[in-house]
Amino acid sequence: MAELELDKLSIDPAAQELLKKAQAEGVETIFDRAKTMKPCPIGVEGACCRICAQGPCRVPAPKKKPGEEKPEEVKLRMGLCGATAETIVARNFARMVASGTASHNDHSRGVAKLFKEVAQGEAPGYEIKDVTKLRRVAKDWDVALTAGEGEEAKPRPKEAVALDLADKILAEFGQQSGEINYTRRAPKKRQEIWRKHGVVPRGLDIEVVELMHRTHMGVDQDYKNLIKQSTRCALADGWGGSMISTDLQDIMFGCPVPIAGEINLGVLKEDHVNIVMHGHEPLLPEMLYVASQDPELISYAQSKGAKGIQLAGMCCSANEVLMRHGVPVAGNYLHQELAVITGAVDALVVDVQCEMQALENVAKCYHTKIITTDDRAKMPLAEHIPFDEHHALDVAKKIIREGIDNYPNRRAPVLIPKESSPTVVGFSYETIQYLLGGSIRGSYYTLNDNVIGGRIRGIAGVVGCNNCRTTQDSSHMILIKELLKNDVIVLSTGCAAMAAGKYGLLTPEAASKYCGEGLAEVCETVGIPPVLHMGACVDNSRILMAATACVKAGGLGTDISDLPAAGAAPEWMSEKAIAIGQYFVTSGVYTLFGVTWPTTGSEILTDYLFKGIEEEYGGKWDFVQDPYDMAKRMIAHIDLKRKALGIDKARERVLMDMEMRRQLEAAAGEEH
Ligand code: MSK
Repeated sequence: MAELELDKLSIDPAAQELLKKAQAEGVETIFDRAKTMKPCPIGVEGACCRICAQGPCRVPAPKKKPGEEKPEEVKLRMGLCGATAETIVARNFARMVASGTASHNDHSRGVAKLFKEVAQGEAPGYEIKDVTKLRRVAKDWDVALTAGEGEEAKPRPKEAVALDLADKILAEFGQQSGEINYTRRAPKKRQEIWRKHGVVPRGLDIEVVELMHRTHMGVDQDYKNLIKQSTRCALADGWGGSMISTDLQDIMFGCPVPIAGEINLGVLKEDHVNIVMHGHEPLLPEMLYVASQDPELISYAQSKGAKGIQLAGMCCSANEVLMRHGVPVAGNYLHQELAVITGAVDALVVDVQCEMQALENVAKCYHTKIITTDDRAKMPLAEHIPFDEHHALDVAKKIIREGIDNYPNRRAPVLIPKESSPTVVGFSYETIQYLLGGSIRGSYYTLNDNVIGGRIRGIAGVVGCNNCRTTQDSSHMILIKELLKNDVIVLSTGCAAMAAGKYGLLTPEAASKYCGEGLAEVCETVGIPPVLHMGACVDNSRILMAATACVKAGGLGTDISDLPAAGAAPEWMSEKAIAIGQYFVTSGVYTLFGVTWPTTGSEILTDYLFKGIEEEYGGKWDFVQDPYDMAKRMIAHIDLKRKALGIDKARERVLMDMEMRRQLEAAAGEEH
């Protein structure tokens, strides 16, 4: 095995410690493979076409010769069929959007189906927890909340409302024409922009299917037209499937409110049965949470010599149960193999998305049982215990029992790093409204007021994955700290939010340590962390709602693109991230990605995504690897928007006031 430079792989001491252990025990991880297997230089540009059997055709971008400012374009680059580099790269980009959207929307379909069964009383153990949210969401779907006329009108039972809501939502998956419902939630101006460009999604499935059709050999060969359908598809994710998942999960499992938690591998316990839930869907983890508290199972664990059962999360399944129950988190994406390497994980239970098949191989070297639970996501060497919503608690208990049975089989030396950080999470869109908007106004008015007054310079979304091609968590941390220092409040989801948690940024105390004076003052007054953990990847829809609420509260323009805001995924890696980025860009947000950019094979297409698209949607993509530069560009954009809104002067005043205050304090200090 190749020698690894640990500090280049991860800034997390827990990860470094376990990578050392893996090396000593001869266990190969993604970090080893990243060293020996370099990315395909043509694929990385999006310039490889393998959609028919005449290829793969490769159309790499011309390279600069030494001393040349720009490479000379020798001839029109095209595949055997004549598909240009623009078409090929756009198709590859579009397929990423289609796959990302399909992932979120298929998750959403599962949630909606469960929701219907809950409404029908056919999913024992699940319930409608948040009736207030049910009623609010039902209203958005034009579901009647009362029965009878006039004074006779009576509130309908929650189950009846939920059933009608479920039917309306499920119908939207197969809807063939018209407009999906939640685009109506966006600011009016945004809706008009989408209508003008013909990108309002008709249904949730149709946009994915049509996009896949259009990327088939010999169909859509106009790169802008491919990007147009990519937009329609991505909007069906952010303002469709993802938003539906968030809403229905909140209704069934509870809308998150601030709650304490712990993050990092140190949450595992040597003397407990450790069960890690990994993936994206909260349906089974909700029941695992219940089952883990079952006194019978706890005494069963004790009968095997353990002190109890420690449940922990990984990736976005973790975010879901952390936000709602404070279940500790073992780590983000690049921690999955490392959790097994501790030698202390008795069962690693996976559902869908972001699970590496390498888990099977790593698990062979330890005693960990990998248990797949979703019929859509199996692994050949793993044990499969299918989730069944009709007997969800039984399934959960069976899984926990398997973990307990495996506890006596631990064989490798156990090493659990000590690192784990306290966090405060659970900042749903509604909670932020309550905390920053106040219950009287019931809007984001106070947040806007702070932005207008300059205490908060702007709003940033920092989201997305880990990527083994860059140092784990490093870009997340540098970017977030730079933003906070400059009074930019950060909304976060996914692995980025977990990274923030690992290094102490999800606590109210972080405000005085990392923020500029203005932002620190706001966070301290309200008692919130400067990085607001808003949930899992599907909960990026909460950020869309928060942005919309800012527009609606007034004073910051009439559209999302007017806001002093920007978004970033500095360590992205999944196709879902591209779908998310595309719906943010076309919702009006300047969106920056790090690590690598998948359209460099076509300068024309890249130019369109980085510049031209802004004329149409008011948002645009950008790619920058250096997180300091990324922060600078985000802040410059925020300042540009402040200027356009005429609130740049307010900020200058605020800063001057602070400077004056500092000088006064210094002078006062000298006097004493
Ligand atoms: S889990 S999609 S690695 S954020 Fe949502 Fe993390 Fe990215 Fe998976």
